[in-house]
Order: sequence, then C-alpha cells, then structure tokens
Amino acid sequence: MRQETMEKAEERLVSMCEERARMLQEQFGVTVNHVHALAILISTFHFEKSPSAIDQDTFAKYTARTSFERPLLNGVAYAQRIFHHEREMFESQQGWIMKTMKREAAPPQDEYAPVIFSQDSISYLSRIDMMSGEEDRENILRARATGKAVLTNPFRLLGSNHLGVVLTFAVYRPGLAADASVEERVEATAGYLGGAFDVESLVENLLSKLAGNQDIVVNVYDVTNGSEPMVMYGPQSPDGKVSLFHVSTLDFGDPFRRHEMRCRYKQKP
Ligand code: WA2
Repeated sequence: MRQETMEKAEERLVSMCEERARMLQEQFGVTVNHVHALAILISTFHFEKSPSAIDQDTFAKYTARTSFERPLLNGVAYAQRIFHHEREMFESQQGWIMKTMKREAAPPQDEYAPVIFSQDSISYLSRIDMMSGEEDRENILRARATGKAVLTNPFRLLGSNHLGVVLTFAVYRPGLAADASVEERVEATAGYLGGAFDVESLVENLLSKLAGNQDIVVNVYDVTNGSEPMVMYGPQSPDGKVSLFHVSTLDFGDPFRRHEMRCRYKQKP
C-alpha cells in the first residue's frame, strides 16, 4: 500500500519534471532560431545593401513587432565590431562616446563591440562596449570562432539584475564559406547579435502556468563543470537530502554547455 503511493508520487514527479524540461527546451530552441534569423537579417540588410537598410528606428520597430518569436528573451541588440584605429572616426560619426558596462568611458583596447542597435526593452545597452563585460566578452569570442549560438554562464543581467544567460551570434561580412576556418571566421566578423534570457522572470512565468506547480520545486543548473553546478533558476540552496527527486536533461543548443533540470516535492511543513 505505502509502496504503491510512493510509486505514484514518483511517477507524477517524473512526468511533471519532463513536461517542464521539454517545454523550456522548446521555448529556448525557437528563441535561438529566431535570433539566428535576425543575425542573417542584419547581414543581408545592413551589410549587403549600400547604403544600409537598417538603422536604430527600423531595428527597434522590427524587433518589437517580432518579439513574440523570442518568448524567453528580454530583448535583442546588435553590437558592431570596432578596431582601436577606427574608434575616433566611429565615435565622431555616431556623435557619441562608447561606455563600459560600468558606465565609465571605455579605456583603450585592441577592439570593441559597442551596441549600435537595440530593442527598446533593453535600450540601456546602447553605446555600451559589450566586450567590457566578462561574460559577454567570452560569448563574443566563442560566437565568432564557431559561427554557432553560444550561451554564457548564469549571471546577473544589466538593467533587471535578474539571473539569466546571454545568447550571442556572430554576424559575418558577406562571402564567408560555410566550412571556413576559425581564422577566416574571426577575420570576417562584422558584429554580434544577441540578447539575454531573463531566466529568473520569464521561466518563472512559464512554469507558473502549469498544473501542479505549487507542489514541486524546480531548479535549472548549468552543469558544464560537473563538480561545480551553477544555479540558473530556482532556490539558490535547495534543501539537502530528499528521497524523491528527478533530473531531466536539457539541450539549449550550445554544445559547449550542459544544463539540467532537477525537480522535487516541496517539503511538507
Ligand atoms: N543583453 C541583455 N542584458 C545583458 C547583456 C546582454 N548582452 N549583458 C548583460 N546584461 C548584444 O553579444 C551581443 C547582449 C549581447 C549582444
């Protein structure tokens, strides 16, 4: 009798966890695909057309109108690759000076990635050199070397201070071969398109709509470094020993990273 209730409870936990994991992975996937398409839109209408057919206003309008395609992102932005020798010319053409993530004047560097186009929801990124932030910088370097979607560690995002991860795609100048080498990719890089998965609020919103949500505790971890899992969503220190828990694997599309969802019942009071 008790054995049977235990089995039922476990079955229910497994099914609730799997449902949540598949739903989250699905929404991550469609969001990543749409940002990929936006990166191609920039390369087509900003670089293959002269003069460019995109400016801040068209970017803001188009990204606002298509935001339903990116349900887990708080917005998207485009950062242009600028070398140090181009900086003075760039800043005088733009009529502004780039800033660091800490809002200071950007000190001299070999190259920069100032945001020139942003969705209104994350307009606080405009003029910021994204290479001045450790997580964003790592993403930029890995995105341009691979040509694939890349994700950061979980960290506190600008603006909201919510826990989340940044997604980046490199935008290449036209003519890059599909089988290009790392050096060719880096050389052909024109800029970076990306945005932040606001995991803390948008995943919360997604899960809160599901039946049985008040009965379980859900955590998402970045387990890329197996010995040091990083909380990406959920309570920072989930209760230690619980007899019943379930782990669902997650694939967010960055082969360099591993994620998983862990679910358990709330402790009875
Ligand atoms: N987007 C939104 N919030 C953030 C953030 C970010 N990065 N970094 C810290 N908080 C323009 O990789 C290029 C977006 C970075 C893309």
